[in-house]
Amino acid sequence: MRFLIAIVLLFRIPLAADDARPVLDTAHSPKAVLHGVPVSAVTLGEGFWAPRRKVNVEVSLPTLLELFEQKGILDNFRRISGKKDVARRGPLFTDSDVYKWLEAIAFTLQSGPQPKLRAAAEAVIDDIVGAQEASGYLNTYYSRENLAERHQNMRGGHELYCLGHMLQAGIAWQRATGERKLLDSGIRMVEYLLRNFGPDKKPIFTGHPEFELALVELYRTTADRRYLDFAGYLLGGDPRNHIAPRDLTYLFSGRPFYTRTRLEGHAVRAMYASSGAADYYLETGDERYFRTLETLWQDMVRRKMYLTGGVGSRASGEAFGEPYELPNQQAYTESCAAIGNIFWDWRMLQATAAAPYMDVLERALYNGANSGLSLGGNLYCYRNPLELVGNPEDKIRNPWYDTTCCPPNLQRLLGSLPGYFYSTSKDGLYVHLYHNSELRWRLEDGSRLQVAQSTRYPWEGAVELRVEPAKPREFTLFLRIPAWARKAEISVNGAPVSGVTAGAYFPLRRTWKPADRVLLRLDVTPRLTAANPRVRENLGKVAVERGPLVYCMEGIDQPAGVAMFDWTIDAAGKFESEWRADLLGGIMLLRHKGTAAAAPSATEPLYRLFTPAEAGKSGALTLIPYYTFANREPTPMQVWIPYR
Ligand code: FUB
Ligand code: ZN
Repeated sequence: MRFLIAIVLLFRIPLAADDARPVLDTAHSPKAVLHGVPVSAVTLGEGFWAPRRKVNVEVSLPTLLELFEQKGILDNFRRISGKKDVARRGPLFTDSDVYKWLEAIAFTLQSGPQPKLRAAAEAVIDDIVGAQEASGYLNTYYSRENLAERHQNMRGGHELYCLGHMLQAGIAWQRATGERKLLDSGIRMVEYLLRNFGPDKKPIFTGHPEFELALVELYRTTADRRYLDFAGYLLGGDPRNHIAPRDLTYLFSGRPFYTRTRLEGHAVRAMYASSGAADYYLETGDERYFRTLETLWQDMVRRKMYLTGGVGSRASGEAFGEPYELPNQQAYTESCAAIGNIFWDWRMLQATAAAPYMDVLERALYNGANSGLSLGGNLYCYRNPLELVGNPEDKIRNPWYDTTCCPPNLQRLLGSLPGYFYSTSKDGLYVHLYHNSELRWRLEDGSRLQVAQSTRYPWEGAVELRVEPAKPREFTLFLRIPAWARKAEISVNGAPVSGVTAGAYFPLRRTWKPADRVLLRLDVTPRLTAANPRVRENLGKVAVERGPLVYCMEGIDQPAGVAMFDWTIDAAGKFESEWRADLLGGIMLLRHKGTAAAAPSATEPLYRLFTPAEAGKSGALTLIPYYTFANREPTPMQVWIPYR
């Protein structure tokens, strides 16, 4: 009997609620090569992500709830249900922020019970559902005094955007707890829309894409084909909508998605639209979508993405710029856009199992999205620039924004993170990310499998994987070898494997037996990265990377007496890694002997006859991982550094 219990515990498959369903449930998607693993199947141990996820649960989620209360965001629901007699507060899309926060808690619950958070979330769900009209309509802005605006402002109205977030939260909540209250409420609003809008009814479009991807996941959840068809209708664009071409470009909606040839306009909208289109392709196999998605993705990674995985260079319109328009100080790079990049990459990966998608996902995850949350968990970046002057008034991290879309987006990403580590395919198991962790799941033939990872990744490049099938089984273990790895080695039970190349999944096919061990060694020696010369701002500069992490210099760490922007890197010099448990939550910092350009005197003219620059004095420079920038006092920062 004891033996039986031990076996059950050892190969526990999460059965409670519906939490056997992954973040993106492609189990039955005809075009999905890969199938996700639920958040609950992966337990992350100590290491890089542990403090980030801990702070999310202990600080970020509770403090955002307090702020929602202070700012009247929850009262917006209570006033509609008659529970409170107060004025509506905040921009017209505040409902969506509450939904994202709920989705974050739902993911968090899939990693273990959080009774206080769960109780708080249940009370919020009651408030939300209490605000729903008998017709199914639910949006706190387009009610009462703003009733006349309902369905009138498709461009900027965010009605469908809010509903998209509501559906995602409802789905995640149902998967985490088995409770359908929020999901059913969202479905009632969808049904209201289907009764009133569509190809044979009144025309509609999303304005801010988001509803599309939620509708596809709703289809995956309910198997109701109408939801998928409605997503197709929205992505296809209803010609009756009469939208100005400029709006079509900027909003990334309203015209057939598959006619697009480049990324343009509002970055978050473009990322969400592309994610929705990828979802639609996964279900329908409509190749027009896939061709477009590939074109757009290449446009992003070849011409429009920052080294951090952030996208959207222009503050004006929160938009993409021209190709290679990637300013550092002015970079807009909204946290939500980096997160949208991750969502899109993940969908492309499910469709192709191609490693470049995961390389970009990892880049955005560790850098451009990760930077969005402060180490203390209570401050957020809306913008994630690659250079800062360091003026105290440039408050780059704040507890709250009137448009507070980024904080709960970061929270839901961190909550769902275990769900991005593995996928299954008909051939075996894909390992996408590395971290101390345990997977308890199954292969697609139904046989149970555990994988334990031991590693100090990303600080160190060695990862040991203990593969524990319930019984010996032949399958392929696909190990991701990141494109950045200049050297990578694999051994299985001590025997080296040949032919390992970076930027691909390395297939290890064999009959795996309990306690088989795989050792992966990735070279994380610091490296210098150059930008395409068409990125004018980075001419004469390099960035420093180590493993998946982009590094930066902060003025506060550099020798006194020289302005940070006067330091140059010695391109042939060394970067020594030094583990500092006491700094910035524990980081590997980099030490480098740089050279200061001769500092100009106060009377130096703005322009003068060119003479080659004279070298100034040398000094010990320090670099820190980009995601930790601006976590101390205000200080200048740069990712791209001039070199000699
Ligand atoms: O419009 C809703 C959200 O606010 C967008 O996704 C962000 O870019 C910000 O504008
Ligand atoms: Zn945002």
